[in-house]
Amino acid sequence: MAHGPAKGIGRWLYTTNHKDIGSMYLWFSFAMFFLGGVFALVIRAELFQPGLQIVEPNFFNQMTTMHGLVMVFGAVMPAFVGLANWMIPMMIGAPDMALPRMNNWSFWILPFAFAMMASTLFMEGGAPNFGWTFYAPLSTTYAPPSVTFFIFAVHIMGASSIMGAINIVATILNMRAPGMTLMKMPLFVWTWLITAYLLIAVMPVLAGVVTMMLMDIHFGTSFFDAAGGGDPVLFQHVFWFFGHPEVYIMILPAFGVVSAIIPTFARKPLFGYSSMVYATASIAFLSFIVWAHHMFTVGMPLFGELVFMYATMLIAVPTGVKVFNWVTTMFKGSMTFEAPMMFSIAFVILFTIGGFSGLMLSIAPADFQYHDTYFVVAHFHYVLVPGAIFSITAAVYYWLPKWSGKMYDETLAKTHFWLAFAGLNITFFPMHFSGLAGMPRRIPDYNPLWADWNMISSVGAFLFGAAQVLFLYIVIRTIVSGKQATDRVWEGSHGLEWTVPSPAPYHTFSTPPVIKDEDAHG
Ligand code: HEM
Ligand SMILES: [Cu+2]
Repeated sequence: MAHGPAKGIGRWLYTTNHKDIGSMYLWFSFAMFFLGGVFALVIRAELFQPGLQIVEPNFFNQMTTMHGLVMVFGAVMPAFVGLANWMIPMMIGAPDMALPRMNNWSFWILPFAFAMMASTLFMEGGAPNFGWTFYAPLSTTYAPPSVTFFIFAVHIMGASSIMGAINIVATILNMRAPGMTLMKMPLFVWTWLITAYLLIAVMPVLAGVVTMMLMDIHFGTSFFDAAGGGDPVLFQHVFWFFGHPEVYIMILPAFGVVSAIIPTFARKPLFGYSSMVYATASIAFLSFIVWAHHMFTVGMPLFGELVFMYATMLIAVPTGVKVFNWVTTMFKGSMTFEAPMMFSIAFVILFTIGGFSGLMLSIAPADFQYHDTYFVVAHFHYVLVPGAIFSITAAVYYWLPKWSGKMYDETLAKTHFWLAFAGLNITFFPMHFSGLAGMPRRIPDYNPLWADWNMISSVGAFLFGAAQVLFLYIVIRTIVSGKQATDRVWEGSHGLEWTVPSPAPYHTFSTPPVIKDEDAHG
């Protein structure tokens, strides 16, 4: 009954296998991570010194825009979708995703979207240069002609995300093995179920806002143009109603990843499983009612400022529950510090720093000082780099032996960790200071007052970039010449994925396993 993969390129083009599709998502994301990283290094090279040395201001703006778009939609989101494809069926005892043909389509439209978006760099007028938040009228009245291609690309990415999310919901709700009740699912599956609902809810909002832009540019409407009766502030409301939940789309699956890794290397069950589920759901709910904290300085009524300020601060409560539970899981555990655990512990510590600067920003009157400065850049990089990127890295080290059947080199992986850890902090911690000293974000040149902190940030960024080249080398080396991995790779690991051989066979669970109580929670 079970048959192997097709041969040649056809295997990858026509595949409906969740493992193949998961691998393609992960490799695509890795490629985009490097592309977005190159853009970031162009930015940091220009900002190494005050004055203009390397790029024109307009090109600099294209770099900040493309960096953000590629990292969010090309690196972080596809990486989590890749992890979902690989792990969710294996964690719930399903043979594959529920909608395998759609799965193929969700992946394959992505390279086209990003090829189109990258090609705008070579178009007349250049690539989008209005920031990843593409505020109108910068992105409409004053935009380069390539904005139409950008809009098309965003539509395709959105379609991909919605299809992926529907597939994940359908899989989790319909294909669990007998005995796997919702409250026995591993937390990674739970966080992805909730994330999928966020995606289904907000991707149409993103599609809507870019469609309104398209109408304003080409069809004579004026949604965002005051001269025709529209309002640019409307753009910001619609954008952030998508945009804030979007930042949680990039962090909830990360919560799931570290909730799998920390118990393994602490050799204790996750503390407070059900409170983790409820905290995740509360964060997801709250993420819908705080969007205007990105707009404190836009001129909202005082009552609005207060509502959004208090609602935003509430998110710290369920987030605190999660951090408490991770720390308590480690407390008195028999911990060991393999690479996945190192990245996960760094996640907990550094993500908490990002959460605190978020709380500072949520104080509306204080935000008037921080808004649009490097303090905001420091905040969101502390949540996104140790949050999303470190958790993805941890997940790769944790599951690579299961995927490839080979063990990675622990010494090299630890070297990667320390380089990345140092690089990230050297890059982003000084941004708190340049931001508090008033340095605005998205500027190609700056007052020499901020020169020292910028020089340090740029050095850190190149260090971080070098660390990721090492990561690529480690992954390739593992696949090519790693030692054979055992089935239950980690002594403390639980859950169905560790009951199948390493590498995981092309088809798993053609007969569903029966879940006993002691297998609960992964
Ligand atoms: C306790 C949790 C958090 C709070 C209270 C918080 C609060 C805030 C506030 C008030 C701003 C607006 C600052 C300004 O523009 O002046 C902001 C910006 C931002 N936050 Fe957070 N945040 C939290 C967690 C997160 C997480 C988990 C992520 C992503 C994984 C994230 C990503 C971002 C991004 C990307 C921006 C900047 C958007 C832009 O203007 O380009 N935040 N945050
Ligand atoms: Cu927000």
